[in-house]
Parts: sequence; structure tokens; C-alpha cells
Amino acid sequence: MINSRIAEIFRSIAMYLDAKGVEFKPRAYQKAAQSLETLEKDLKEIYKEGGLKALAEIPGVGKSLASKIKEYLETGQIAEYENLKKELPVDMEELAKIEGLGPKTIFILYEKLKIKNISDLERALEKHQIRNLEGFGEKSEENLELALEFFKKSAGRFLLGEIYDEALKLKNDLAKVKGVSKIEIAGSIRRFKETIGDIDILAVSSNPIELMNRFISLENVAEVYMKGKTKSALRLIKGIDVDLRVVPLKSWGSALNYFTGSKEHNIALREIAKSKGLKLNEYGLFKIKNNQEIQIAGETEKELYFALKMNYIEPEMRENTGEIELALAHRLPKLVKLEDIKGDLQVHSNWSDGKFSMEEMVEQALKLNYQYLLFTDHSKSLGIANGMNEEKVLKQMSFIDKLNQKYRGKIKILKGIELNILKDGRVDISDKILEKLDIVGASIHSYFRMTKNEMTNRIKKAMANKNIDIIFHPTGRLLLQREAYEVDMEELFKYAQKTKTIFEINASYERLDLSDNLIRLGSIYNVLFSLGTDSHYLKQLNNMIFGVGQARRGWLSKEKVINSKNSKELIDFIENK
Ligand code: DGT
Ligand code: CA
Ligand code: CA
Ligand code: ZN
Repeated sequence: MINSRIAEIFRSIAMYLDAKGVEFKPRAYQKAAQSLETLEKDLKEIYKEGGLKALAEIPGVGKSLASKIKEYLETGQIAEYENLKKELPVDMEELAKIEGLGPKTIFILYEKLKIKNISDLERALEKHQIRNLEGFGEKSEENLELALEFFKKSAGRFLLGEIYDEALKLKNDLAKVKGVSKIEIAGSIRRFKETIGDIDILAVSSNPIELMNRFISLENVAEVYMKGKTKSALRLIKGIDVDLRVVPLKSWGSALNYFTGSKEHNIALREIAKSKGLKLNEYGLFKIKNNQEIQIAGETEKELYFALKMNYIEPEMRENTGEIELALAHRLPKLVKLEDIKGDLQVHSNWSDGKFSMEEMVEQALKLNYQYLLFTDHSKSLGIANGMNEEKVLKQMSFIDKLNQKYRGKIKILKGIELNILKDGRVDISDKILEKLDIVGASIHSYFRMTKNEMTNRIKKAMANKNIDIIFHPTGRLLLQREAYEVDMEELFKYAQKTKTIFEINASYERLDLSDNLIRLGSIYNVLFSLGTDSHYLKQLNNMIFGVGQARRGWLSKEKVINSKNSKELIDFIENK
């Protein structure tokens, strides 16, 4: 959508202005960008219907930035941006993706070392030129090296949540093309992997040429790499590649299986087939008789697994990390489903840094058929998030009592909080108040750089507080942005056997924290998990699907996810744990 394109340019302009030391204006561009990103309506429409005036009325935009939007809509660029790039010829957007590199630092690196892009940076790091700059040093050079490594590892990958809707829309648009009888998203998206390399779509069609024609003429296509009758590939404007393959109906299941992956899962399945004297590939499962291949399965995926004498394996488990052995032994867990989720256990409102009122969030939750919603606004020591002091917490609690009267019989609003775990493991709200809340979460928002031991003890101290029920986003990672802090999760899971602490699987697609591996590790210690979207906006409540996907990748059944309890069961459980 054009909105996000303009928002992106605004964010870039803000960075360039910031680099040059301009005051206030960067903030204005950022605010406008944020507003554009959450806008439901297309800017083209707004402009067409209400002109410049309507653009200026968008929250956070105002007259002068409205004219920039107009300029972009009419000319396809913004002169201010083009000039800034000429004045400071660095790849700001790319460099800023490196943790620890802000606009001002990028400016210094350009001035002193002529660093314009990632490869310049890499070279300067290799030659150890950065440690000698004023204001830098060995430690900051080391940190930059680590950040660069992380960047290179994640280059070219996208957050699942960033492209999920677009992939779904693509599939739905193509499903309407005449002749298409089956169509599915395969690859890492179907496996709900947290980051995605490209979009793989698979179809059965009686008219592949028409399907391919439609595919390459979609409005958000940037470049077509190849077009054929059975395979086409292109790049979307967003920068992500899409492969579309058309397969015969009799191979549908085996092709879907093959292109869903993972590659490791495929290879292991193929070995199983071989051990039974069969041959498995994307065209089907075959037995060989008199030198002839006879297809015995492959039209559906289920048929394929059954023919191999296994349980059907859900896509989220297909990583060859033990699922095949379980399937052969018919001992696969029954995975939790989105429909099992009765409510959201981490939601913010404008009582702290959320952008909507509690009532607005509740109304949205009703649309999702939730039975409860836990408000977890920030506590006071998180100043940047407008954290609540004790007085305000009490006020919010009595307001929730009122809301519960209003929504009686429809939805239960639970009283919660997101406590900030201080450097020494204490929290910033007194036990007297915490006791009154229904469910209390606590998390780390500061002092990320501690030793593993210090961080582990810090969190253990919070877990020892009997009023704290859940540790939110337990490892602090931000996908493609920031690694988790150093922490011994196994030690925390062990400790949780004593404290009965629950661990969150944060469903925000930028976090998905815990990771799939850690969920499985926690399971070994009988840890229970909660799902929370950490919503600050209405539409983020929909991110639950990514949390469920992550839980499924962690092999969880609904018994291990406390959101599958109804509100009475949940409250009883928390009180008696
Ligand atoms: P991505 O795109 O990096 O997020 O990950 P995937 O899993 O979607 O990988 P992609 O798009 O390269 O390929 C889609 C699937 O096709 C992959 O999951 C398994 C299958 N596949 C691709 N290359 C190979 C291969 O060399 N051997 C086997 N057995 N399967 C492959
Ligand atoms: Ca893929
Ligand atoms: Ca692919
Ligand atoms: Zn927040």
C-alpha cells in the first residue's frame, strides 16, 4: 500500500535530518510515519476525496507534511528526501538496521571514514579503524562487529507477520482465477517459521497459462524473473520473492509436502520411504515393480504419511527435530489451535503506552469471540512507556470493575500489569497492590547487557515474588533486530518447578519470544505457557495466530497453554498454583 511506502520515506527523512543535527523536525516526520502506518484508509483515496485539507487532518500529519504526501502522490517522489540523500550520500536505511548505529553515528562514520554502506563498514571494522575515533573504543568496535554479524545472518529475510497478510491475499486473489481447483501457501510460511526467505505458492489448475498471466500482472509486482507453464517467479514491491508452481492433481499432496519442507524433513522422509523399498519425490510415492514406478500415494499429504505408516505431521513440526520418530511411533502430540484460545493475556491501553482505550480494545476482543482480556499496562519505572504509579494502578482497577459491570455476560476483563524488573530483580510496585490484581506479569526492559549469571539471578528473584505469575517476553529478543540477552533459560525453567511461574510466548511477530527450541526445553520441565499479543493497537490483537504458530512449533498441546482455560478455570488456576 502506498501508505507504508510514504511512511517509510518519512522515517528516512527523519533519520537524515537527525544525522544533520536538525531539531524537532525528525520527531514530526516520525510521528506522521507512525500515524500513516496505522491508517486504515488508502492515502490516494483520502486525497482524492478531500484534497490537501483531508491529508492535513490525519493525526500527526499537519499542513506541511500533508504537502509532502501530496507531492509524492503526484510526482512519485519527495524533493526534500532526494536532496538529503545527495547531501549525505550514505545508505542510511541499511546502515541504521545495524544495532547501535543511529543517524548521528552514521554521520560521524561518514565524515571521518567515508563509510557509506555496509561493505564500507565491514572494511573499516576489519582494519580496526573505528576504535580510534573519538567517542568510540575497542568495546564499541566489538559491539559493532557482533551487530554486523547478526545483520548479515538476517539479511534478505522478512518477519513472518510482515508478509503473512500479503501472502494470504495473493493466494486468495489467485484462487479466484478460472481453472484453479487447489491453491496453498507452502514453504516456511506454512511452517510458521518466525522469519521468511520467500513466499512459495502451489496450485492445481486446468488453465495454468491464465493463472500465470494473472500472477505476473498483479499490482504489487516489481520484477518478473521467469514465467512458464509450471513455474513462475517474481519479486514484489515489498522486496520479497514469490515462487508459484502448478502441479498435477495426482501429485498435489507430495508436491505440497515437498515444497512445505523443511528440506531436512523432506530428506528424512525420503529415507524412510527408501527403507521400505519405496521412492518419494515431489511427484508422489512410488513402488517399483518390474522396473516400473507405480504411484501408491501422493494426491493428499495425509495419504502420503499414512502410506509410510506414520501419523500425519503438522507443518509447524516439520523440521526433522524428532517429529518423524514420534510419527512412526504414533506418539505425536495434539497441537494447540487458534480456536482453543479463549483470551489474550497481554494487552496495553492508553492507561500507559497503548494507543487505544480499554473499551476500544475490549470491543475488538469481542469481535474475536474472546471470553477474557488481561490488561497489562506498564508500571511506573518505565517512564518512556508512561508507566503507571500505584495510585493509577488502583484507579485502573476500579475502572475495570465498572467495565466488568458493563460487559457482564459478554467478556471478563482481567486486572493485570506489566511490571518492570529492576536491575537487582526487585519490581516497582508494592506487594500490597500486586495482591489485588488478577494476574501479574513482569519483564526486562533495561540493563540488557549483564552477565548470564547476573541476568539469570535477576529474573529468578522476580520469579520468587509470589505475586508474579508470568514472565513476559522472557529473552528480550527482537527478530532481525536484536539478539536475546544472555540468560540461562534452563535454569529458569528448573526454578519454575518450585515457583510455578508461567512463561509467556509473546505473539507479537517482532518478538515471538520464547523461541520454538526454548518452548520445547521448557516443556521438558513441565513449564506452562501463556500467549499474549502485547497489543498496543487494535489490529495487533490479531497477532495471536503467530503466537499459536510458535506454540505449535514448540510442540505444545492446549493443556500446556493457559489461554485454553475459560475465565473461571484460569482464575482458579492462578489462585491455587
Ligand atoms: P525460506 O524461504 O528460506 O524461508 O525457507 P523455505 O523452507 O520456504 O525454503 P525454500 O523457499 O528455499 O524452499 C521451499 C521448500 O522446498 C523447502 O522448505 C523444502 C523444499 N526444498 C527446497 N530445496 C530443496 C532441496 O534441495 N532438497 C529438498 N529435499 N527439498 C528442498
Ligand atoms: Ca520459502
Ligand atoms: Ca522458494
Ligand atoms: Zn508497552
